[in-house]
Amino acid sequence: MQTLKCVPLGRAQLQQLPTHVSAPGYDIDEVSTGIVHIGVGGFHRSHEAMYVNHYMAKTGDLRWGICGVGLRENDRLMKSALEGQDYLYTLVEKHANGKVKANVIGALRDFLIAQDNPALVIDRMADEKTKIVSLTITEGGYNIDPSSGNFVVDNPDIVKDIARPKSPTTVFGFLAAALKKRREAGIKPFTVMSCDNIQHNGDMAKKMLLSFIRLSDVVLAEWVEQHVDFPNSMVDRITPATTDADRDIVAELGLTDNWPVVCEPFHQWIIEDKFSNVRPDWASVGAQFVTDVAPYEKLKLRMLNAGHSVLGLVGALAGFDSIHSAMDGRGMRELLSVFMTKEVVPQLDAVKGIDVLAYRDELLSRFSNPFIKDSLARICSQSSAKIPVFLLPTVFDNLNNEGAVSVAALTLACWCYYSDKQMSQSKKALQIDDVLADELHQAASDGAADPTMFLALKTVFGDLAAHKSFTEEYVKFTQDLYSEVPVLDIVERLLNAETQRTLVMV
Ligand code: CS2
Repeated sequence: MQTLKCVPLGRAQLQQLPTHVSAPGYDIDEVSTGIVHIGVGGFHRSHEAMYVNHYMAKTGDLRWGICGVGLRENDRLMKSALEGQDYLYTLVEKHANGKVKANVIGALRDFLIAQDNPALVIDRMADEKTKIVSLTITEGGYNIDPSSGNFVVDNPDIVKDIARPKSPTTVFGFLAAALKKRREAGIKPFTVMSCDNIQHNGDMAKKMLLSFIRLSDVVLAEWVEQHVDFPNSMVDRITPATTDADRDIVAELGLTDNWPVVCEPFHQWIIEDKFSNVRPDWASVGAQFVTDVAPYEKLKLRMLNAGHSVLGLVGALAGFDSIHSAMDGRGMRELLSVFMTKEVVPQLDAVKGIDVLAYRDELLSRFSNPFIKDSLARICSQSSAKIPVFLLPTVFDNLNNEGAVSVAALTLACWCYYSDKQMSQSKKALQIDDVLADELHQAASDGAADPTMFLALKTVFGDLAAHKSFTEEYVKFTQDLYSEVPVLDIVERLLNAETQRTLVMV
């Protein structure tokens, strides 16, 4: 639906943007690079880069431009879409009433593909002007062995990076090489700031990086341990994958943008105030600096992210495509509410200033925004890295405290069916987009005869299969699914049982 009046996004157009599109609010040519960011996807562009943009606009402190770094071959797509438009892009907030707010973000000032010139990436990170290296490398990017929680030393990419430290390929190789350069040149280290959805994301980044460096350089490891900070953080903003329909929304506003970002209006960033070098005062644009992020992280991962997985896996089997349509499914909103109220909330720690039930209700309404169109395919992708972080900690806490696990058991039963059949119950194809796709499929097919075989995948589920109070419910749900009882009927039964239980307790 491209209109004739469309102007192409780029620095030349910033003075004459269409009426409903806001400009960055500062001169992008005056910006210098203070942040190197690894993993420029939609989320980084809707979250950290937005905070950086608004901070520079508000304060005029222009030292915080971002140099994006792509480690994967796939990142070329983003680079080539953005380089012709001076790395500018449109951030489109979609409100629940159908209104959109569009803002051109100028924070991203460069984009390097690591494999084209690893030395340049190392130099950029080692440059004194770089104060922060931030990461969105996904839950699966930390190279953790889930059964031990330790760094996987025999990962072939890691072995390669240890052997060839000057031309690394992994995030750990690049961080180590750049920190080594800074140490040798007597330059203060940057802060390593993880923005991934992992509990204790900063501590995790630190533990993994130190394990990597210790394999070859104990002196550097000691220096990093003493001088580099890795703040923990809770990051939040629902950012679906950009579609052509989103490009059309921007075109209707009068702008041609190769790769805009769409997101919900809500955003939250809670950061542990522990930086080894100077940092922007993001509090001036809505972020919160605190001394302990753990309760906020736990709240968000277990309520929002696990809530997404429940909707994603149960909803996919019921044939829904998106989060908001899954929310509208028979009993689904109640299912999610029961999950949060009965399974998650009892295991949370008190969070200062947050009413968890109000937080739950806000999530229910964020998930219901029909304009976000967040696909269940995105939510279900890489579940093998997400479920152990988002859902299983709640399950194990409940198993230790005789808490409820029914919704979690149904979710994992749905995941087993999904991984085995790769179809919804109405025979709509479902793809397993996961690094463990083959293992999941194999374990789940074995599960057709014995559903606990799926849970025996220890790298994902740990010793969950040994917990009878979990497997009993899980096996029952799985058998119902394999007998083709419609999943929404199973949901209804679960909710009825839940109502009975509540009545008995009253
Ligand atoms: C989602 C997250 O990946 C997922 O499964 O739950 O991407 C979620 O949308 C963000 O963490 C929201 O902040």
